[in-house]
Amino acid sequence: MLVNGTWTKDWQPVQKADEKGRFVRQVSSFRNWITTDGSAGPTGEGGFPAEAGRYRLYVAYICPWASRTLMARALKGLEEIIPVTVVNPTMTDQGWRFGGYDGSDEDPLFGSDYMHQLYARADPEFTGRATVPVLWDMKRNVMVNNESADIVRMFDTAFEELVPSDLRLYPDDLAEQIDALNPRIYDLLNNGVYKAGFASSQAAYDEAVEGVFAMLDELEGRLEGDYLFGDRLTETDLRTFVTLIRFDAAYHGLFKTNRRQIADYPRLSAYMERILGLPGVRGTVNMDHITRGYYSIKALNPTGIRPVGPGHVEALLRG
Ligand SMILES: N[C@@H](CCC(=O)N[C@@H](CS)C(=O)NCC(=O)O)C(=O)O
Repeated sequence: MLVNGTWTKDWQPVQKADEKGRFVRQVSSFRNWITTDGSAGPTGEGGFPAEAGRYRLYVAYICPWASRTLMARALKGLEEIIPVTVVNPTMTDQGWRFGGYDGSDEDPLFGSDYMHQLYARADPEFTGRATVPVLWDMKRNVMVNNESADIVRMFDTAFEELVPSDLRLYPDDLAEQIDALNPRIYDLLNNGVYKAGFASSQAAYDEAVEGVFAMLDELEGRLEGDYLFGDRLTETDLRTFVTLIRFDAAYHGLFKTNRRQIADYPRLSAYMERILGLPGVRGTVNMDHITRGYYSIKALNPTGIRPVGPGHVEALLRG
């Protein structure tokens, strides 16, 4: 991680653990918002008006949080006006690295070797982990935001005048319900699989796995329409999809969330396939990066050997 803008010691997957060995994820620290007119958003400072070609999104295809911003960008038709840079899927001793792998990019702005250099540029005193996604303002050369939940919401509304869209991922009339369901899905499922994978005690693992499957069972029971809130796709579906699509190929084996696979849940499987079929979504799922990336986490898989399958996921992605 970075300490006062300087990289300190080799990258470790466990960010922080509590006294019971539970994995704790770092809180994001750049929280400005792009808005239609540049006024300040719910957090941070103003001065980031929506403009075509001004902002760049840095992502890793392996990362579910980065992937939800990629999905929002695709579904809202923002691909032409918000360029993307993809890091190398293999985690290094200095965290995310640029280039050197099929489908990953060099840093086109500063030629950085590692993501942490971008953070040090944004804040020479930055202390913390250099995470993706990052939304960068190429005009002012500052980091706008590194919290995917915020980025998805600004993509939903800020560019409305430049690229009108009928899709609303966070509609006013569902806001309350979305805000109630999101944190539960985050805690038990999105971050729950990581809590299982990076648990440092049996009790922490057991607790996390219970949560993962309780949430999958709940979602399977809840899915009567096409999406979690009936016939309208919302940001909650994006948050759910990114975990489901990684589940059988990565979490089930590497993170030991192996009581069942998504393939064992008929409704969740159909739901995942339905979302995968939406315009632009398939292009946000790079299974080669996903499996390469997860199975390169040395603390969990010292040999770096990547398993072959699973066949049903490969078949699904072939379409
Ligand atoms: N709160 C962040 C979390 C992002 C996050 O944890 N990203 C992980 C990859 S999935 C990361 O970049 N980790 C790098 C590290 O831990 O050094 C968000 O939702 O945007």
